[in-house]
Amino acid sequence: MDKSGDIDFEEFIAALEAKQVDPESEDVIKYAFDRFDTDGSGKLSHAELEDVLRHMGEPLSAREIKRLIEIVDQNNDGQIDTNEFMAVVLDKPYLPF
Ligand SMILES: [Ca+2]
Ligand SMILES: [Ca+2]
Repeated sequence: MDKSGDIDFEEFIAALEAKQVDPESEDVIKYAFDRFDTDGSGKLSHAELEDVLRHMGEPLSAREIKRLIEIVDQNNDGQIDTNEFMAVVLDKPYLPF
């Protein structure tokens, strides 16, 4: 994180690429999750994921996002919660980052 106390997407990607499961990376990931969760529901919906991926320069089609959610979604509620997000980010075989 920079001095602004905020993170931008580049910092988030950098944290991902570092592949470090240290507490600092987890904080960054949780912070990013909160930021991606624009309606504050605690879960990332299809629309929120679409937004995130577009910001990251990885725009996916609605079908690809649906497929991505199916892969990541462990409890089959159709949304990505913090645990599911962490699992993917820390061990990210499916995301095109
Ligand atoms: Ca949400
Ligand atoms: Ca889920």
